[in-house]
Amino acid sequence: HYPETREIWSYGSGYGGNALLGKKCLALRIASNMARDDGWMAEHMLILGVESPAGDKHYVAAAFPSACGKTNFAMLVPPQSLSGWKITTIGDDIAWIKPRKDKDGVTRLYAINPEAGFFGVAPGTNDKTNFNAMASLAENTIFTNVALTDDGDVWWEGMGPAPAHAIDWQGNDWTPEIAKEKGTKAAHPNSRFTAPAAQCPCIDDQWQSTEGVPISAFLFGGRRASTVPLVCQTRDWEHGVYAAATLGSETTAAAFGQQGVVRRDPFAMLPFCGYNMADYYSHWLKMGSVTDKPVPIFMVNWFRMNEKGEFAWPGFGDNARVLKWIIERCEGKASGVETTLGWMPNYEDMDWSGTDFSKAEFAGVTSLDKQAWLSELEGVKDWFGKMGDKLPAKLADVRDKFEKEFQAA
Ligand code: TSX
Ligand code: MN
Repeated sequence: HYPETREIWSYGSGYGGNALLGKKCLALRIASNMARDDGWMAEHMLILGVESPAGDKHYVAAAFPSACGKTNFAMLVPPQSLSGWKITTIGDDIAWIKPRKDKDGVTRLYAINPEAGFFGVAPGTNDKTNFNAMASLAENTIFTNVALTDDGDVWWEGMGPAPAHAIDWQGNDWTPEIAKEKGTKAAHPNSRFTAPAAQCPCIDDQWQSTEGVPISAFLFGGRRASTVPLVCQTRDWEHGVYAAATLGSETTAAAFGQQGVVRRDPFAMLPFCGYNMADYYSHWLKMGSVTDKPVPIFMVNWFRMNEKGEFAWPGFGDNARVLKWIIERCEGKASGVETTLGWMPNYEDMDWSGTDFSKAEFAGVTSLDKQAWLSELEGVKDWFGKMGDKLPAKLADVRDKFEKEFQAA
């Protein structure tokens, strides 16, 4: 990448991110440079629409590191019991966000999806985890490194019942027996589908709008077995930027070495920011004041675990319950409880219709552990220490303030 001349050279890479140059290379690395120079934001974010039963529409932009189910979240199907709440998709990966003053004199952040389709991870995608993605890839789709079935169709782990025979992603014969014996996968764990967004059943009617859609809230989330609660509204823009700058996700795959270790991936942009990360934090801090009121920033975590090592939150469609609370917070309607971390819902503040998720289970996904947070803050100290002297002092101040408050709690 040559940010100064906005050039990209790519040679011989089979890795999607370095082969499809319009995606990470242009729309994130080069665009983030243009955005810094010209006062906008190029973000590794999905954009989704939430429509309430009253017909009020809000859009949220959300950043998650890899393996957190970003594409699934971008097109989630709310539970039937949340009657009247609809989710639509603007994009599942990249957002270009610009401030614009409306006719009413209010400056808002407007977002577009610069992409035409989805380049999604295939394994794990099925009608239950992502019905809308499965419908999107039913035709006019390019598959990369998935398995080929004997009837000329495709298959991957986690799609449904395994075929008796297939050609695996490397071109070898594959059967469930071979898989069991040798541990070979039919599809590469990072195999992809490339599908037109227009084929997504829940695509938003504004998805190709050049004006963009107004963003009501930013969400940041990672895969955390403990410590980080299901949802929390950060105290203010600076705290939100701090939360995003310290965003972390726990490793799952053996390929990434040790399991359950927090890897920091600030704003889910570590591999995609085209300039110094600490300068990027400063840019975000500045963007808080381009709107009259900063856009509220929320932290989320679908991956808390219980003592038995099971996922403590049902996730998937039930995440719409969290979205509902977030939207109602933005509208000033939902109450919550002010904690050291920010505003969190009480059990009563969320809609539990159609589920037996109990108050005790809710406590399990929202509890704040003082010792865990003090050790988290030690981890952040190390992380910030690596960023050098460009780290905005404001972010170090937020960290130090939290340490004092947790110590006093
Ligand atoms: O995408 C996921 N989301 C977001 C969905 C809108 N996944 C898959 C992550 C891998 C890419 C999730 N996995 C989510 C989630 O919210 N939550 C979990 C963890 C989980 C896994 C299985 C169950 C519950 C939670 N339950 C059963 O299997 C029955
Ligand atoms: Mn991505």
